[in-house]
Amino acid sequence: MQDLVAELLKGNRRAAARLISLVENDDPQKRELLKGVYPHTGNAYLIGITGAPGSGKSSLVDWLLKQMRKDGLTVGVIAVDPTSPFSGGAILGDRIRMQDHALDNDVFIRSMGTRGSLGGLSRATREAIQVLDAFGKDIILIETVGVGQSEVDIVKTADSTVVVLTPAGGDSVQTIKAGIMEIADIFVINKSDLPGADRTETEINMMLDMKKSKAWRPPVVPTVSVNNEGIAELWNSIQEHRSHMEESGRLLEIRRERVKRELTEQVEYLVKNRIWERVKEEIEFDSLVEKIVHREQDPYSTAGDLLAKINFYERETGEGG
Ligand SMILES: Nc1nc2c(ncn2[C@@H]2O[C@H](COP(=O)(O)OP(=O)(O)OP(=O)(O)O)[C@@H](O)[C@H]2O)c(=O)[nH]1
Ligand SMILES: [Mg+2]
Repeated sequence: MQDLVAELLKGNRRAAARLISLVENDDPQKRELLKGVYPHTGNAYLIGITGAPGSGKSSLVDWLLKQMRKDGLTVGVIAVDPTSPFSGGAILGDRIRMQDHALDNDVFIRSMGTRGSLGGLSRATREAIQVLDAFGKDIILIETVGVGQSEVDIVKTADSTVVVLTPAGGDSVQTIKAGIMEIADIFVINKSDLPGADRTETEINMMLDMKKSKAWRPPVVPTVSVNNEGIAELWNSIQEHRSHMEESGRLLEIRRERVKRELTEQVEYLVKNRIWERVKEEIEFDSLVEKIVHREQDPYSTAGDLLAKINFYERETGEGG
């Protein structure tokens, strides 16, 4: 198993794919492997691309990949599809579109769905990012469908976040979810060949100008991703944002926040696992459930009693146990 990490560091694609499957399936050996991976991470720059289903994220990623490769950068792509039960390979549309890159050794593309990613897609995504980081990719692109909280969480792991919008047609952009507005470092208005693109661009700019001035004012970039229009401008904006993050010290700050979240999560994970192991060993959980169902006990005091019984409270107060 440790060979797997050595192989990864040597640039073995199969090892990378295998490791990502292990983290996706929350394999028991995963922690040991990630320990070996971690010292080799921290070099990749993470770019999140999020937007409504069908807004053109994959087409944008495809063109961005070409730009990045032209600049000699190696790239990992993780397409997160929370609605798809499939994983371990690209979803059909992406597979066709990204075929160009399939033979390029410096590009690694992987889709992740909900199936298998026990314990959360955002955790699995974060761990997959670490694998690709140690694998030596300069840039990691994370494509997520911006529909819910889990996607916002995934975006929190990115160094630069691109939010993809499309022309609102008759609608006003006021309907954009507040959360999405907050996470954007760069706005893209894709499908700018469609009616209403100019108006959408103006409205977004007005919304941004109403905000209190921040150190970074998100640019609004119109694109037509099917025709490679605006992609060079987008890549420029991303690089400018990266420079801003690096020079202002903000990059270090958000990476520190990320480590804080990860460490907290790991502690909670260990505590939770340890508790449930002992509960399973020492407590007749199902019979407690029955008692609560029949109103002989309540869940509030039962939970406390249960933890006391496995000596969790004593441990917590430092009285041994
Ligand atoms: N007119 C027009 N259509 C576009 C443009 N970009 C993408 N499309 C079309 O929009 C559809 C969705 O494109 P994708 O790139 O798959 O979008 P996506 O956001 O990755 O989609 P999901 O991953 O399914 O959420 C495809 O049929 C594209 O051909 C554009 O700039 N203009
Ligand atoms: Mg897509």
